[in-house]
Amino acid sequence: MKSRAAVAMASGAPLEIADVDLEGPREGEVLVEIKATGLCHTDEFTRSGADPEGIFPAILGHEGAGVVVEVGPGVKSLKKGDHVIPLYTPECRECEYCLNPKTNLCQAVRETQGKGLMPDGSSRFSLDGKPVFHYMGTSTFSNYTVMPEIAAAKIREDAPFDKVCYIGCGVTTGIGAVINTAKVEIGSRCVVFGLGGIGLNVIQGLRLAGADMIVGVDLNPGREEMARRFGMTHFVNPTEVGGDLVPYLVNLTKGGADYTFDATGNVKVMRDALECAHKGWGVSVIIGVAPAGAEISTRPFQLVTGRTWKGTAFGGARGRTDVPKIVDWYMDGKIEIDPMITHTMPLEDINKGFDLMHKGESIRGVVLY
Ligand code: NAD
Ligand code: AHE
Ligand code: ZN
Repeated sequence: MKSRAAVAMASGAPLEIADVDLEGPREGEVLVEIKATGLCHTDEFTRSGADPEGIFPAILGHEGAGVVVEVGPGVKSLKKGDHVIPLYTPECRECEYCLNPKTNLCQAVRETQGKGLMPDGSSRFSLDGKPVFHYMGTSTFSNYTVMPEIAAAKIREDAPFDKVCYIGCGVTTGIGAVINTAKVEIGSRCVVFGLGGIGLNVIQGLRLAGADMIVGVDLNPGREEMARRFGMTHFVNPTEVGGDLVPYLVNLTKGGADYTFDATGNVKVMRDALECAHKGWGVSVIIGVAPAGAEISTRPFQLVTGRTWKGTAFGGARGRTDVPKIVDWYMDGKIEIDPMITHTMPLEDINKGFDLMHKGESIRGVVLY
């Protein structure tokens, strides 16, 4: 079949709209009609050429929601008509990782997924007879896409696609970083670096967890209003701090934060996030994805004196189990999504969506098919 898609033809190039060829689902796979997809900074990271795993031509996109239109042989847990959210972190419930409660990093299809291929080692997409790579096993910048059955979370049918697509990455990553990875306790003092599509969800996760102090740090003053709306108690613009940021934040949090989060992808910020965590017990969680070649550093003394450096992928969530619950939280009004979706657009305008991200004007842009 043909599918309208935005194709990343080469590293750094704008996405090109094309009618690609898509083969039907093979053993253990499902064909999904994507109804909406968010634009996450990670898509831009890969498009730009900063991703060491980036391969081209590829169909990016990993924050979608849609409907199963066909299932391949052997598929048991999904059927035609099911509403789903694609999962870049699948959940096979059988691998060594799925069986270990300490991680959500199912490895069942990770090797082929990282090579832009389906688990049998081939791509379902092509253009002018040449293969086009999948991305993160999801490729939601195509109106129709194929993914492994274990990489689709079945969700309730009354959930609006144009909002819950964001649960496919940003919402789950931010809230999950607080609840699953940091396990923040009531009364905690916390600092969140980067108040974009992920950081704002960390903020709402901290409010849910009952944090007392929620400090937001961003270079963009335009982020303050939205972050306060989601629970931020103090805003810090590093350009307005006269002097070093770390001692300023340590002082503000009365000795250091119990939990800090990086949602910028900047390794200098990651260091600041670690170093403003409280001596003896502070935990700093890296969410941001850093460019190829970037490395983190700090004095080992920072860890010797009791700080912990952690990281999180997809907020530590087990997608097929946790994503339907997060959809329920949204439908029950426990979490908010709508105000963070600041822009919607047709697929044809997807590059404008990334321009808005670069200019700091959008929180989440969502493509509606
Ligand atoms: P975004 O562009 O919406 O937000 C980034 C925010 O960081 C912006 O508000 C920007 O002004 C701010 N910022 C940039 N540099 C800063 C600095 N030096 N100091 C303070 N603030 C700064 O991006 P996003 O979609 O929220 O993604 C954030 C990061 O999280 C990206 O690196 C993305 O790739 C990563 N990410 C990781 C996961 C995961 O599972 N670990 C999931 C989703 C996104
Ligand atoms: N390919 C990159 C790393 C990209 C990365 O860290 N991806 C996150 C999800 S970001 C979603 O917006 C992730 O889940 N990582 C775990 C994994 O197995 O990919 C690189 O640096 O090589
Ligand atoms: Zn993402």
